[in-house]
Amino acid sequence: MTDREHMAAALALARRGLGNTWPNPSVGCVLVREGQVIGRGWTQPGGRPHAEVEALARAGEAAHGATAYVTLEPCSHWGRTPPCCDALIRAGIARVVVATGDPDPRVDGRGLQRLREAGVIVELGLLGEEARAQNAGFSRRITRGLPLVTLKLATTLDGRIATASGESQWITGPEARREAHALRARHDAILVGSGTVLADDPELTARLPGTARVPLARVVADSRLRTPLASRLVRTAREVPTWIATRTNQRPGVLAPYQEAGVQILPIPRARPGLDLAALLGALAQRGVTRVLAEGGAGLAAGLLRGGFVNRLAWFHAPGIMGGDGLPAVQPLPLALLSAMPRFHRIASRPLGQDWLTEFEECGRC
Ligand code: AOF
Ligand code: ZN
Repeated sequence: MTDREHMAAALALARRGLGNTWPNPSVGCVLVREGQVIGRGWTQPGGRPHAEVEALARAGEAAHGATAYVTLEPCSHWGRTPPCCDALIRAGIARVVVATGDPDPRVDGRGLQRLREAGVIVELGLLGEEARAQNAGFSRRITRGLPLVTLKLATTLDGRIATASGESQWITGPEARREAHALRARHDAILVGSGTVLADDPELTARLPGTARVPLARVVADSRLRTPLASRLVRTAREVPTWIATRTNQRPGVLAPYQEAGVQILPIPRARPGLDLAALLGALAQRGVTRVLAEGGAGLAAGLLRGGFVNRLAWFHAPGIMGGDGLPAVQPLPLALLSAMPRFHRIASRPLGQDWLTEFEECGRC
């Protein structure tokens, strides 16, 4: 197998941890000696132990003289655990192939430097673009204090999310809905507007059978505190982290019943309409969130697009047409000129039963 194939395997390992390691990145590590894979590891739930330590533990003595393929620069700082660099050096790793650097100011090149100083051969950049896309949430949080935002919508072909009477369950079929749960599981937090809570009383969990996961934080943007105390979200706030972002200077008496139910309140300055979304996203990043899945409704979608906060789109299309009286997925932006339209480029597209999921990324240069 080639270096590239081993790094691709490390990226696949890291992908397993997406949504499960925040505030840390999800990293993958493959150890290879004389063509044999002798250890594999990925960042564990909650962000520790790190990937390299996991892989080294599996390889044991065999790590001596091996090559390590790591999706992110091995750390050089003393956190709650010793630096991965030191662990690699101590295990006698001869060569470290790294996909991309770690922007964390505690590391930021020092990991590579330390390995080189110890006589380890270090190569940087293999599948770097793929690794940067995978770590985009972590990097944005570190460098800009904002999480990566993916806007997920499920619409008819003509972009509608409900009939005029408000019927919306279900527009997409079971395969698409299952995928929507898998998508949630790869995120740290889900964000919805209070209108969605009022209309659907959603649970907003990732209902997937499987292994232990770090719970997904559920966030409601609710400037006027309309979320009912009897909603599923509030009633399950003790089991799943539930955060309500509401305007600052709410009367404390209004907040108390939510807090008593286990809801955490995020006070955010008002904007018209709604809340200051930059401040809201900043507050999420401050709490460690690196990847947010925004699921609507139409007001929140418009606000996020208007502010230029949408980094990725996950758009489920169902092969139905509702017509112009159906509720649109996105409220007026409004647009004066076509040139001001938020544009994206397609990165993946696949059928799910009768539906279709298309993933887009913001246009950096287009
Ligand atoms: C690695 N391998 O698997 C991960 C790394 O709080 P700590 O001590 O766990 O350190 C967190 C930082 O470590 C995080 O900000 C990032 O720089 C790095 N994450 N590094 O070598 C890993 N998850
Ligand atoms: Zn580390």
